[in-house]
Order: sequence, then structure tokens, then C-alpha cells
Amino acid sequence: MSDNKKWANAEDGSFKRQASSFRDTVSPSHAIFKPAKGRYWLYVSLACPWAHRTLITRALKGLTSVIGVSVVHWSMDTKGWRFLPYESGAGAANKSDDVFGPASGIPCVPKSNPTAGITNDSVRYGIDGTIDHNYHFNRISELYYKANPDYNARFTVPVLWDLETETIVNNESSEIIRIFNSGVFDEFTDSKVTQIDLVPKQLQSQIDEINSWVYDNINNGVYKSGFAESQQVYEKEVTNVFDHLQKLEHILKINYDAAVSKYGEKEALSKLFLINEQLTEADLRLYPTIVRFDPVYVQHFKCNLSTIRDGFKMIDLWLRNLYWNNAAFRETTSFDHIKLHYTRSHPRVNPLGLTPLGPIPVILPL
Ligand SMILES: N[C@@H](CCC(=O)N[C@@H](CS)C(=O)NCC(=O)O)C(=O)O
Repeated sequence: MSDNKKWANAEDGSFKRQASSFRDTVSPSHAIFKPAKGRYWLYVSLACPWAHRTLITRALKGLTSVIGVSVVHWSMDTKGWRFLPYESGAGAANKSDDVFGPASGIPCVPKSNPTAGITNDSVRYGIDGTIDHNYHFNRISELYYKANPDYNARFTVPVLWDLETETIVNNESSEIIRIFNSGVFDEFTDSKVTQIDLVPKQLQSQIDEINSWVYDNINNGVYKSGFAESQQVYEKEVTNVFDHLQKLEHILKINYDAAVSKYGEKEALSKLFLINEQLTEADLRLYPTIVRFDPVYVQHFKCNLSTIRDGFKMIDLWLRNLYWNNAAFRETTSFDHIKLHYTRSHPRVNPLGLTPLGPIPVILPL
């Protein structure tokens, strides 16, 4: 299922995303899925923007020691996502904590030379991905079949897995991040973690409103542009993406100017968010798309009416602030996985699978 053909509507050449299948929650009042430390596990790709949301939320909510993570290989082939093979020695070495990054416990694939000599079969433990720590499965599809032997839809990440009943709790990122944010795991987190509510009640309707148009026109908009199968559909979708980037630029400009006049230029940056001078789920859901924009979407999805860094100064400032000033964003961002995955896993879009070297730098300094 690595190719976009499966998703495209043959009639008008436009891209349609399938709905997720497992939609349960974790709560003290749930009959099965009760909150507990170490009971739930997250399966992700570091390339996937939807999975990226869940990793950022897990880190921000202090859940790195509560919910474990396995990372698939960046290369998605015709059978979907795969893990690094579990072999004696290599598998055992991969179990060590450093797979999950530095002391923060955030999965962090070390920086490497992303392209030179790297093939899709590359097996660099802890760099190209991890093993499946729980079952030593080879494929994400095996988890789906374990949860439901009759499963017949896409084998997507992220997956929130319950180790006790051995099934999928939820495979829809927007719901997984709400579960993480809900507070059901708060009692298990490190007391030193500052509790942050990414969806405060009084802001929920504003957050939902921004999320809904950002999802349709930007998060999914870049895919609709990149997977379009006719010139007409592509032009409509790419224009739509940029119209909505302009809308975001405008929102951030208003917020930034207000913050500058209130706090001065130096402090304004720390208040630069989509809503109310504070980091919310709206920023978190936008970030994975914007951080991928210049490195991948500009060339791979033909979203090249401008780069973010050249055409959208406020969005770029907002992006750099999140990346450089917040470890939960920076340490869950693997430009290697992002660039290698997209350019090598969509043969219809990039038949030779060559990975462009730029942009350099991949993100501007602050
Ligand atoms: N609605 C899902 C979408 C997830 C999704 O589409 N993930 C892609 C990777 S970016 C995937 O796993 N695709 C595998 C496939 O289609 O075979 C969510 O937000 O969780």
C-alpha cells in the first residue's frame, strides 16, 4: 500500500483519505481500557505527520515513562510499514533505553548522513527505526491482524496498543492526542513534569474551529496536492494550500504584533501561538505539516508556489520557535526519516526514489 493509487478517486483524480477503524478510548469508567502505567504502547513512524502529533503530545504530557514507543523503518513498501528485524544480538541491543533518545525519553533517531549510500533496506538499529519491542513482529500489519484477523483496511500508524488485552485501542491520531491530553495518565507521570492542558475548556471551540480548516486545507491539503492525478485537481489543491497558509500568516501576524506591543519584541516570540498567547493543540496539529513543508512538500508534493521560509515570515518564526525552544517538538522531529520516507516510498510520485539534498539548512536557526 505504499502507493497513492489505492487512495485516489479514479473518476476525478482527487485524493480521498480513508477513515480510521479503531476508535476506543482509555478512561477509569471504560469497561476494558483503564488508565495504567506501562499498559499502553504507541507504534509510530517518525516520518508520518499524524504519528508525529502523538509523539509530541506524549512528550509534552510527560508520558514518556508511562507509554512505550516502537518506531517503524522509514521505508514503506508494498506491504506497508515494517520494523527492524529482530535477530539475536541486534534485537537485544535494540532494547536498551537509548532507543528512546536522551534522558528525556523522547524517541530520537540520531542525526546521520541521510542520503549517501542509504538504501531502502538499510538496517541501522535505532537509526532507521526500532524492533517491535513487544512481539518482535516484522510488520505493522501483524498488529492489525492480531487485533482483528478479518481486518481489511489500511495498516496505518499511529497505533495505540493495549498490552493487556492485546488489541488496538485507537488508530486515529486526533483521538489518541485527546486521550493523552485528557489527564487520565496524570497520576503516573513524573511529578517534576509541568502539567499542560493543550485543550483548555474555554478555548476548545476556537481550537476545534482552527483544527477543522487546518486539517482539510493544510494537513491533508498537501497530500491532496501531491497525490492529485490530474493537472486541474493539482492546481486547485495547491492554490488552496497556499490560500490557507496566507490565512495562517495573517492570524500569526496579528498575534505577534499584539504580543510585541504588550511585552516588547524580545518576549513576543515566547507568546507566538495560534490562539491566546499559549501553546494549544491547534499549534501542535499544525507543526508536523509545517516542519515537513520546505524539506519535502515543496518538491515532493509540488507545493512550490513558495517555501515557508521565503514566503511566510510569521509561520516560519512560529515554526522555528517551536523547534528550537521546545524539546518535545525538536526531539521528535527526524528530518532523516521525513526526507527518506517520502522520497523513497511513493514510486508514482518519485519513480527513481532519489532524495534531494536540500534545503540547507533543513530548518533555519532561530
Ligand atoms: N487518520 C489517520 C491517518 C494516518 C495515516 O494515514 N498514516 C499513514 C502514514 S502518514 C499510514 O500509515 N499509511 C500507511 C498505508 O496507507 O499503508 C490518523 O490521523 O491517525
